[in-house]
Amino acid sequence: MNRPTNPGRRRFLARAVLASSAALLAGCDQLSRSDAMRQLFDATGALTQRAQRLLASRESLAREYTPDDIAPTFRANGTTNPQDETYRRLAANGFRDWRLTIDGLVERPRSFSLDELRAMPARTQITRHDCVEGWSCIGQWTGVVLSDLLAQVGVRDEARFVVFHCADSYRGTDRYYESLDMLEAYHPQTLMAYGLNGSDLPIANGAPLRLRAERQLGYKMAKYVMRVELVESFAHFGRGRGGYWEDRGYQWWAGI
Ligand SMILES: Nc1nc2c(c(=O)[nH]1)N[C@H]1C(S)=C(S)[C@@H](COP(=O)(O)O)O[C@H]1N2
Ligand SMILES: [Mo]
Repeated sequence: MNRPTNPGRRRFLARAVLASSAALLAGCDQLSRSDAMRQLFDATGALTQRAQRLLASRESLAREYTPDDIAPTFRANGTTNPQDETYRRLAANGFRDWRLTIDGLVERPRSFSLDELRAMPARTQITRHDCVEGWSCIGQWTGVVLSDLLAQVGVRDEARFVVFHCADSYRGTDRYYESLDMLEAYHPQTLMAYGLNGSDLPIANGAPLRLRAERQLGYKMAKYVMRVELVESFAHFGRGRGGYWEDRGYQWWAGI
């Protein structure tokens, strides 16, 4: 595919690709879904390797569904009603005292109340959740794009992973946690979700805030998130494999 292109056309292509990725980051569903860009590239017949790579990463957005596809009740799995003392206290008060802490390798560590998160630009997406146990469920998620939150605290160059610390100890054993690399963390569909199907996130599904990493299997999507920590390595968390289920043999990379 490496045909010689004249500089004018190359500049045009570069601008077109930048425009499409900017629209994508802004959460523009229409454009991210349309085939207009691809047709444009086909027509010019000058798809450079660079443009191809950008298109490939655009296409690795998880599929989004229509409201008709939403399951009447979103199935819950794993912890569905945390009994942990701190969580019970926060839940009893409607999460008014709950705060999300973001710290670790960031310039400006801080915490956010639920109202502060709700006041930020929101993204809503209808996606399919796939659990390794062999079931899937389609739901509509609303939340803050994780990359927007990370921009507020300023990620330091040494950060390589984001660790999500949860409020629950699954089956009364170790505290649930998970981790993503920076590419998944900055993905435009990676959300810290506080809404499901147009309502507040139910406790069964991770209230008040849970991770949605739509290109990953269900166990990556930490529920009851209390703290987001930027780290260089996750070797010193749990048993060192990057997540509650990873510590029990599941793959850390759970891409689908
Ligand atoms: N904190 C926490 N997060 C969790 C779990 C859990 O037990 N605790 N279970 C995981 C698994 S295996 C799945 S499939 C999904 C289930 O999400 P749901 O209850 O909304 O269906 O949450 C994931 N995140
Ligand atoms: Mo799961």
